[in-house]
Amino acid sequence: MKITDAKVFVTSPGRNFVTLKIYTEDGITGLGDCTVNGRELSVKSYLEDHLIPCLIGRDARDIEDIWQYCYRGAYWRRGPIGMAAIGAIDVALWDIKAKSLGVPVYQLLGGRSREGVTVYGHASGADKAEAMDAVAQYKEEGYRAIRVQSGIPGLESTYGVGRGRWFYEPADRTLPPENKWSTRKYMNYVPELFEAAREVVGPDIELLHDVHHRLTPQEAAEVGKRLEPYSLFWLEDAVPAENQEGLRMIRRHTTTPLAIGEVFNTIYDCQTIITEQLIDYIRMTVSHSGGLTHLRKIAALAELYHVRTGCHGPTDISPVAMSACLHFGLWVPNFGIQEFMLHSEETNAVFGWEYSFKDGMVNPPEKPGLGVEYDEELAEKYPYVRAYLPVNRREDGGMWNW
Ligand code: EZ4
Ligand code: CO
Repeated sequence: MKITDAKVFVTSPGRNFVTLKIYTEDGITGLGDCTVNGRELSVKSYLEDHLIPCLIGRDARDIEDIWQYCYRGAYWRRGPIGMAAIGAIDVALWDIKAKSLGVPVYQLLGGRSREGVTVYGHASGADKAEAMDAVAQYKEEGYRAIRVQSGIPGLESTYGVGRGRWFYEPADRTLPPENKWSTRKYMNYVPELFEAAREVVGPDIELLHDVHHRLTPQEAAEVGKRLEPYSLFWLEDAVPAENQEGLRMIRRHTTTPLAIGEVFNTIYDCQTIITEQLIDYIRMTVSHSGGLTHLRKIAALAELYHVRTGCHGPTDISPVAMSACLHFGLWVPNFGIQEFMLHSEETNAVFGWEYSFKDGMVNPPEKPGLGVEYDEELAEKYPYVRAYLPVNRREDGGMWNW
């Protein structure tokens, strides 16, 4: 089953997406997502200028060999752009193989391990009252787990506060917007936010929170301790994790579960924090971590150390990668939870797919392959628009992590 062609599509139905389509000699095609929010065209170039010429003529069934060729065969390897490109190729090949065998992708991974993929929704608000309204609404929708983010008193803007109730996308079609950050104001506020949230949801619904890389290990240890009474499912990205050893300090001081890894792209980025049991959930996702072939190795390593999966799943994960995450989540033995955000109507029209939502669980389309169709004609109506994620400064103007 020779690969005859591969095309990269960039479209912006509400937000930008980069999609790879691989064509084979017998007419079966496969899709992969390689959207890197704010850096879309770099992935397109990496694929078109460097990887696609090496794919033509190869047997699409040789998924592992093609993965190794792209990864090991590159002298300059790892990094978010290259690994997203490899991930898209890999997922498209799993899609092709599953379609050729007439089964959904999860059947190739090892079959179903659970009834559905438990997801968490995103409740946010400009202030505590608004955030609590959103929490109540997610509870009513049947979500079993809810992430809570809120504006911080005294700060004009912060990470994670959506424009509408169901939709959050931080990239902006201008030059990078600037946010302001105060660790003091954040730390004064976050315990009362979760005291309120726990009251709204009661004891059985899981609560999650994303610090979005803004604390030092010492500060994160203090926040983790102060949140212990509200029994979070996880505290996410408490520190930037270029320094994996930094997690040791947090771990020594708090039992609040820790999740990290949405910006990681290879198994080496999480090796120390997994093998030293410094985290509870690994956030790496299919499209940013070398596809299903690499992510299942990461999950297998994590399983040895009591670490469970918690794949990143914001709107920058297109329905192609979200579907891949759902197939993965249906199978993976050490599943933890799946992040889930609703895409806009325009996005869902371009990426035709039908997933089901019931009792806080999502199931992928029960069709051969990933079960997603890309409407090329419709996509052309939404041309790419340059967009940037925000940057972040401390109150004195010094640059900080966004
Ligand atoms: O900021 O995907 O947990 N989710 C997140 C996301 C990220 C965006 C960046 O493109 O942290 O909202
Ligand atoms: Co996050």
